[in-house]
Amino acid sequence: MSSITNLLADLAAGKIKVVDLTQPLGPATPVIDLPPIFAPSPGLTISEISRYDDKGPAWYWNTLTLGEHTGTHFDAPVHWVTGKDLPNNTTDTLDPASFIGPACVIDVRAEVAQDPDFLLSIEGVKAWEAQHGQIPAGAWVLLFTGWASRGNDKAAFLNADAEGPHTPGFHQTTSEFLVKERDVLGVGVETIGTDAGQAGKFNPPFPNHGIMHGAGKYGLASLRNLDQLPPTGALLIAAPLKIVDGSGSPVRVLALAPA
Ligand code: 23J
Ligand code: MN
Repeated sequence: MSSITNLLADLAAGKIKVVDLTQPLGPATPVIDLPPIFAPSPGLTISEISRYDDKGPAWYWNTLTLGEHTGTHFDAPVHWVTGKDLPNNTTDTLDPASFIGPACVIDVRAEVAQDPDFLLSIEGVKAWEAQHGQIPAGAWVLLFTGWASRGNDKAAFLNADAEGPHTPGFHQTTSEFLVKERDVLGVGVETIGTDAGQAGKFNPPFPNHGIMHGAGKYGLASLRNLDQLPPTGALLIAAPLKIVDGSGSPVRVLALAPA
């Protein structure tokens, strides 16, 4: 039997589970709150085209208006100025083979419970690797912060005060390590963006975006259900919409994991 035949048999037998890592996408879905000097990204608005009525007697459909980076979404390399001149850096030109890859899930819930501004260090990655093995090239590194448990409370999810948002992320040296030493596919987070909440004040600002996308790596934001994944051994499917010249897109992120 081919591995695909085996996979399908295991799925049918319930030996492999499909985990949905996606937030519901609706008008209440939180979007990033950038400083007011920058243009805001709109959340989602839905307007009805027809619903079995005069406008369409047998059909229901809607018009969506939304930013590319709304809800559970994919960041393509062109999203950041550091990645703007890379080949095949837009949602319509990315290699589709890269939409499927292994996931390494780094549990930092305890650290984040102590400090919402927690930044994962290289030492933190190496401590995880000592337990679970080295992060393979082409892997998604998922930062399991527990932040998704705040998902139904917008204020708690954004966690902003006068200093701006307080949400966890990666130390700049860690983003560099993951790119240069581990050649990851990208990083995924439960928070609103792949940079920490305070990262707009870092030098350079938003270093994870700059480093990842400058190296052709991807981002996933606003993930859920990471508690249902093993630290290693899950396969992630994250295929952005094929938006022409798109910088990213809402995405349905699925993981296959041993049941
Ligand atoms: C633009 C500027 C800063 C950030 C972001 C976008 C995102 O998080 C995003 O959705 O890519 S931090
Ligand atoms: Mn984004």
